[in-house]
Amino acid sequence: METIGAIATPAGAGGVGIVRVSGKNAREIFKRYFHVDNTEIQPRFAYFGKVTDREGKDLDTGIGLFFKGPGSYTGEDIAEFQIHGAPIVLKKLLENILQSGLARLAEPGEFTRRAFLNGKIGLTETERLNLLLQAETDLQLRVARELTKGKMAEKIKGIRGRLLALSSQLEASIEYPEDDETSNALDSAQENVILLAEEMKTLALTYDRVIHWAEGVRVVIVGAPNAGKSSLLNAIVGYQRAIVTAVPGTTRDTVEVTADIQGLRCTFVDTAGLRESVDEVETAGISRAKDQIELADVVILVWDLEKIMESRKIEKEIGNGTLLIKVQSKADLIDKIPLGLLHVSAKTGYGVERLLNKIRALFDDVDLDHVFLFTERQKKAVEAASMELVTALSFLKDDRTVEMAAAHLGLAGRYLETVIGIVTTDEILDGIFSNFCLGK
Ligand SMILES: Nc1nc2c(ncn2[C@@H]2O[C@H](COP(=O)(O)OP(=O)(O)OP(=O)(O)O)[C@@H](O)[C@H]2O)c(=O)[nH]1
Ligand SMILES: [Mg+2]
Repeated sequence: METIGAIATPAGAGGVGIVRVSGKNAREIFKRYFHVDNTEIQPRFAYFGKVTDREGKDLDTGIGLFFKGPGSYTGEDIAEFQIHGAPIVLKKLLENILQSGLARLAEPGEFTRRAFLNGKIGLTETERLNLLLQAETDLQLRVARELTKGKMAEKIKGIRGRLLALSSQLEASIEYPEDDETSNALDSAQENVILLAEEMKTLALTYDRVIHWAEGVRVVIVGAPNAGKSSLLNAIVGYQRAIVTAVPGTTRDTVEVTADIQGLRCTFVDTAGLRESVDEVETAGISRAKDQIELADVVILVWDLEKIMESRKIEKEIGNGTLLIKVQSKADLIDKIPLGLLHVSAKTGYGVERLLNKIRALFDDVDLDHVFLFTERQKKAVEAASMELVTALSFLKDDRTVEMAAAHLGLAGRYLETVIGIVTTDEILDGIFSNFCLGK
């Protein structure tokens, strides 16, 4: 496999930045670009030395580390340069290494992909790692830390074992149709398949319980023009993020801000006021606002007492499946506020805390002991497995098609194997690792 290299620390300036390479040329790269007075370089020792370009001209000073495969993160030889975190220094070192032809630029997640391919890390562990790298709130961190711990693999292996046993019983009944034992197995097969299918459905649902905690929620603010949407967004995030004016139709493009609401990662989206408009730019904004309603987990409808008809019309456009919170804004100006609306004032801050509590309360605390799946990929594979069982069941209803039923049980087993990485395809791996950051 080719040697790969990347900057492993985030873009931007930092105290320290890391360039790392992995593959058979790592030792050669280490020798060429890192210079230390010391004698022979030993793996896993930290050396202080000089980093140079290809011509031997000084680039920086820093710490160099060499790891000998397989005792490394990727399982291959790794060279790591911890130098000053100025983007230009890191970029220059990486460019020099790549131009030497000794390595190519790594794809996102490629270091971890190699770790997986070399048996250093399990597939679900790589997915957990990705969740961890993207965590922004305490709760996301807890979800990433506590999920898996092997319990998911155990659960899947258990179900797969039962599937395989069932499938071999069916095969035996085809081969020895006269045998009492095998014909009994055939009788109970339907019942067992139904039980397994139900168990898988429940398993798939556990993902829905954790998704909001793992990935965060999208809260879209909609309403008639001038209702106070942008002011509300600003009050929620605590600074003047969106432009506010007394002119209806101020907001055109959507404005997004992410905030940590008691551990729940919320992306708040301010949108253009909804109305019929002849203005081309405003109409484009309104169309975006409507798209955002489709994407929302929660919609905050900012009610406008002066535009009740319009507000009612907007309410009707929000699908039943979306969680809706109706808010009467500008509460500081209004004496009597209708029932069923939450009162807030962006101006005084009144009611904002209550609104945030309400959003947070829409999402139950997650009981991590009863969650097994934590990515959509895993859920889809389990659902596909359970669909195979449904097909198997229909074939079991006729004695002549038992063989087909056994084949579909086998397919269901295959899908389960993809969840925990016993079976993988390039497509599965591409899907997982393309979400990773560069240099991981
Ligand atoms: N008194 C008072 N005025 C408010 C409040 N919220 C918004 N306003 C005023 O209402 C007007 C419209 O506010 P925006 O936040 O721009 O309303 P919007 O819904 O984003 O409007 P568009 O972007 O045009 O759709 C501005 O003049 C705000 O100062 C509030 O809580 N109290
Ligand atoms: Mg606005």
